[in-house]
Amino acid sequence: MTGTQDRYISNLTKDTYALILAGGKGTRLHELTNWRAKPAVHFGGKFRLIDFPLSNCVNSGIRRIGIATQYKSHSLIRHVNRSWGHFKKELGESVEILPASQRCGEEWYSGTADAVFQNIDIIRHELPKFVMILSGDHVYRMDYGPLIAKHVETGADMTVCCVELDCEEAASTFGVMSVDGNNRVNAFKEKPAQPEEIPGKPGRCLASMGNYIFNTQFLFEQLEKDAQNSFSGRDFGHDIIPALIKSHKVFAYPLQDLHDKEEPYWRDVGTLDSFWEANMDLVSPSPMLDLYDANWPIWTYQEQLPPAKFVFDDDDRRGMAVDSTISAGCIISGAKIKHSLLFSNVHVQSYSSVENSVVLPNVKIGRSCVIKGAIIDRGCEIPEGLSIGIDHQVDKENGFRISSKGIVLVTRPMLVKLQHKM
Ligand code: ADQ
Ligand code: ADP
Repeated sequence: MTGTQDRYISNLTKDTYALILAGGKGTRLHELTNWRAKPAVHFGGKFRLIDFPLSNCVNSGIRRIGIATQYKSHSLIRHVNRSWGHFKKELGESVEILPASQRCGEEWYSGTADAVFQNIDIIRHELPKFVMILSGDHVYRMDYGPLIAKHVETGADMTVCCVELDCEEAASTFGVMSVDGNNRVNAFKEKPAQPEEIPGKPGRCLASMGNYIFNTQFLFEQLEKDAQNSFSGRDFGHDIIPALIKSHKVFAYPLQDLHDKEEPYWRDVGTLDSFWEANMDLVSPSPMLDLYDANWPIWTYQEQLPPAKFVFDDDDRRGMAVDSTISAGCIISGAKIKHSLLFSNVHVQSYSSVENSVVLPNVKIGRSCVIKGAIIDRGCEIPEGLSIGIDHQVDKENGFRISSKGIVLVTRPMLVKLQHKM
């Protein structure tokens, strides 16, 4: 890219305000989102999902960011304040939390479009040329600069980011669009049971990533119009986009890999199985998602922790991990960890083994436990001798959740209940 192009794009990103939608429920993650919003769900050893859109903004040069929160927002707000609170208003940077607070009438945010509508005055105050609406709960790396440049170049009123998926994966889950030869959207259906295939690519469709860019004034006009419509569900996917494609220029922008790999990485870790799979992918020798790329760092709150430690126990049993990712603050004492991802501060005691599992921060695994194919939620204390993921009938009796692909989810309240039964 030339210096002039660079400057052109950096002027566009400077003129953009990003609003990250982080208020949704994430019901398909079951107990993992009982007490935290989906964007606050832990990911990849030390991150939370919201770190991905936030890092993409910062790495792309977008430094004015709002985060609309609603559902179970305590740990999300705590995390954002700790990790992103250093932005300096004097330098034109800000990361601001915008909780649902009945600013326009008596309703909480009733849908994604309403979450933006209720913050129009805050965005207006920033005087951006463009507003970027981002989903707060997807894992991907994306340079938003070329997207905004394309939005300007095509003269679009709105641009929707999209990704190519298998129809089966997208069915009833994502918004699906079809486009003409110039990527102008000519049809859009929110979560269709039978997605429209891409011509010439059987079984594949163009799914919306839930990320949109608008010219500011145009966005405000559309939201104000939508707010007058008592039949609207106040949602971008259901209401705004299908109405706009008929009368305005809506373009699709396909996600591109930062290093021009053929298939860009994008995951909606919306189910326990996809959450487990995306985390486990990071353990593989060459993960599809490169978290080690210093040119596109994923920023997060860095707790001050000592390094991970592997020790012989009193009986001279070796504490070891193979084919695994182990985060700071972990202590593996006389236990075996195989093909697993351990977040920060996980302690595993003698005679225990952990295999094919994702263990969230601050978990203590007592002596002689056997854990296989599991997700262990933050702060769990697994009592001595407990087996998880060995016999699903026993797991069910113990009150654990089994996913459709057989991954066992264990949370603190489940363990408290189990202890009362014992
Ligand atoms: P969904 O993911 O089903 O579909 P939704 O549940 O509305 O859409 O969530 C989108 C984002 O908005 C999430 O980050 C969520 O946390 C947030 N959100 C939801 N309700 C909110 C509210 N009331 N207040 C604040 N934030 C809220 C959307 C699109 C599809 C697209 C998928 C991609 O509608 O077309 O394919 O995203 O995942
Ligand atoms: P995270 O792992 O996202 O940091 P926390 O463990 O801090 O999540 O929980 C998020 C919020 O939910 C906190 O306000 C916490 O006090 C509350 N919380 C978590 N588990 C329970 C529970 N079982 N009962 C009541 N409140 C809970």
